[in-house]
Amino acid sequence: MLSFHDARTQNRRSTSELAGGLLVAPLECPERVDMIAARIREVGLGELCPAQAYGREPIEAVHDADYVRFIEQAWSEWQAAGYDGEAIATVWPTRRTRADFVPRHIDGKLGYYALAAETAIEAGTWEAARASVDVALSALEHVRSSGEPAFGLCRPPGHHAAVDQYGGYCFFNNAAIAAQAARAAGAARVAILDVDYHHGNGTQQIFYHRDDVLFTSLHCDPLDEFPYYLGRADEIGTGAGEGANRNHPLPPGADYAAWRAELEAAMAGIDAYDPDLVIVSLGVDTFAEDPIGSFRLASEDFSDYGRLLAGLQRPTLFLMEGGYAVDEIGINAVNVLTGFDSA
Ligand code: Q9C
Ligand code: ZN
Repeated sequence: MLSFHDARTQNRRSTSELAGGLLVAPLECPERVDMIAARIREVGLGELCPAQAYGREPIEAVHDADYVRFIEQAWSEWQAAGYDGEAIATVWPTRRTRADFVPRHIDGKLGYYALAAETAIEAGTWEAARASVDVALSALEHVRSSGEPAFGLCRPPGHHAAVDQYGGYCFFNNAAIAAQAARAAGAARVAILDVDYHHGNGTQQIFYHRDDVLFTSLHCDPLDEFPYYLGRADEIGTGAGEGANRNHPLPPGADYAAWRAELEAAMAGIDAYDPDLVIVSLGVDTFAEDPIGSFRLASEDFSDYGRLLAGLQRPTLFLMEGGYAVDEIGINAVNVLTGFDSA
C-alpha cells in the first residue's frame, strides 16, 4: 500500500496543552509521524510518497472561509496583542449569550472558533494543518486513480474540526475534505468509518444533513469522554441525512471483543449503503497503553481489524487521526494497513 506524507506537517510544534489545570507538553506531537513513517519503512509496507499541493479551495468546500482565514491569521493577531505564550481560548459564547457575530479582539475570536481549550495555536499551526489536508487529498487521488488503498500520514488530525470550529488537536477535517473532494470528482456515495477512540463530532456535524456521505463511528461514550457533547446513539442525522449518521458508543474500558462486535455491526451498515469509497478515520488511541484512551486493544488486534476491513471490498482511504502511545503508534497504525493488505 502507498502512503503519503509532507514534512510541513511537522511545522506544528506546540509546547502547551491545557491538561488537568496545567500546561503540559502536547500529546499530539511531531514524533507521532516520525514513528509511523519509520514503521512503514521497517515492514516494507510500500512507498512513502510526497504530497501535492491542493490550495485552499477544497478546504473551503467544507469549512467557512472566515474560519479558514481565522486559522491563517490567529497566531499573528495573538502576537500583535502582546501575549507571551501560545494562543489558547479562555472565553466562549455559551447558553444565554450571543453567537451571531465574531468579536474583533483575538480573545473573542479564539472563543468563537474553539470548541475546547486544550489545543493551542502557534507559529506553525496553519502550515501544518494545510499540509495535513494536502496529505489526505494526495492519498485520495491515488485511491481514485488506481482503485488501490492508500494511507495518509495526516497530522494534525481532523475529525474534531467542524465547519467553523477547531479543538481536540484538530483544525481542518481531513476526512471530511477528502469525502467532499471525492464527491466532487464523481463518487456517488462515500462512507466514513471513524475508529478513533473519540467521537468524530466534526465529521458528524459536517455531513449530518446529507445522505451522500455516511458517517459511522465507534468511540467511547460521550457521557464519559471527550468531546462530551456529541456522539450518542440517538444522533441519526436530519432531513435527507436521516439514517446516514450512525454512532456506536462503547463504555469506558471496552475490550477488543466488544469493540469488534460493534465494528462488524458498523461494517454491515456500510456494506448496505454501497459506497464507492470508504474513508477510515484511523485513530489508534483505542490501544490499551494509550495515555488518554481507556479501551483495551492489543497491537495484534489492529492487524485483526485491518483484515476485517478488507472484507468490505471497497476502494479504501486510511487517514491518520489520534493515537498518543508514541512508542507503539507506528506498530499499531501499520498493523491495520498490513492486516488489510494481507486479506
Ligand atoms: N488531558 C484526537 O484523538 N482531551 N483528539 C484530552 C487529556 C482532548 C483527542 C484530555 C482529546 C482530543 C484526534
Ligand atoms: Zn482520539
